[in-house]
Amino acid sequence: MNIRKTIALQEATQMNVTDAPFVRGFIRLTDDAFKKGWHERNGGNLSYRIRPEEIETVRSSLRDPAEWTDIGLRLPDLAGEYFLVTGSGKYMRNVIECPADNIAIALIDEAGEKFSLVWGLESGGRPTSEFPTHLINHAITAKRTNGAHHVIYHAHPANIIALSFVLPLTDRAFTRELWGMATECPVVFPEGVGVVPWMVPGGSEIAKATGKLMEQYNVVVWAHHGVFCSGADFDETFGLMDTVEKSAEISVKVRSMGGAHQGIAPDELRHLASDFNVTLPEKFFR
Ligand code: 2HA
Ligand code: ZN
Repeated sequence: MNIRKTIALQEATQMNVTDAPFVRGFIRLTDDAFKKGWHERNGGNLSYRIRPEEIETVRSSLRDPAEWTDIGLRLPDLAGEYFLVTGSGKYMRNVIECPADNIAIALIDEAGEKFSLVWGLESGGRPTSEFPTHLINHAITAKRTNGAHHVIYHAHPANIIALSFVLPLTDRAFTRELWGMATECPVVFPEGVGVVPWMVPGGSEIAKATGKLMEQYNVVVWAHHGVFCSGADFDETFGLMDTVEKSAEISVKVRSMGGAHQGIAPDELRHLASDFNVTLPEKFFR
């Protein structure tokens, strides 16, 4: 193909960032999630690991990386990757109104230690304060799923937070409670859920604690704060958060009615797992 034709083809495939399907999917999640009541004020944040072929479709809208900011972690597996991420202090509900002011595309440097904004946050700002946790979770879940996972999502759903005031803050207690409150749960998150005790949010310490649990789980509860979820796409990740919160809501209702009088027995959970071809770790039954 001659050079003129190549350039014409590149130009033809370029689109506005906000028209790109991955950006539209991102925006849809932020809007749905706000309407769920999970994002008071600037609560919660979202990030997406952009595929090389997706970033090419918006290449002509990106600025050259100018300033570089320390991540506070060394994540060489993410070198050269692009992420779409919500802005620090930005409100989830405003993303749909003005994406370019509320979200950004960040490029990770070749050492995996710094990032630079190449699109968005046009009125100024930086990525979410939880960017270190998002990035470490991306690095870990991408490795664990052979690159399948692209979405990390943090929300503040009230019922799961409420449970963190009454359940023991252990992976086992939360996993068994959530599995036991809705039959779909063991099928949707058979690996269980992890729990991080209360910690100061927004830095590399809570990022490392969360990352360690993401080596096993797609769901990590932050006690008295919220939840982190990982998934392959926006539907799966939002659906996972929704399933966890729905189960937590049932638990809160059951406890508010005086507590359960019956439930799903361990052997029934094992039977479900075998019929649905999932493995439930025995550590949660001991
Ligand atoms: O973005 O949710 O954890 C605000 C938060 C911090
Ligand atoms: Zn939060």
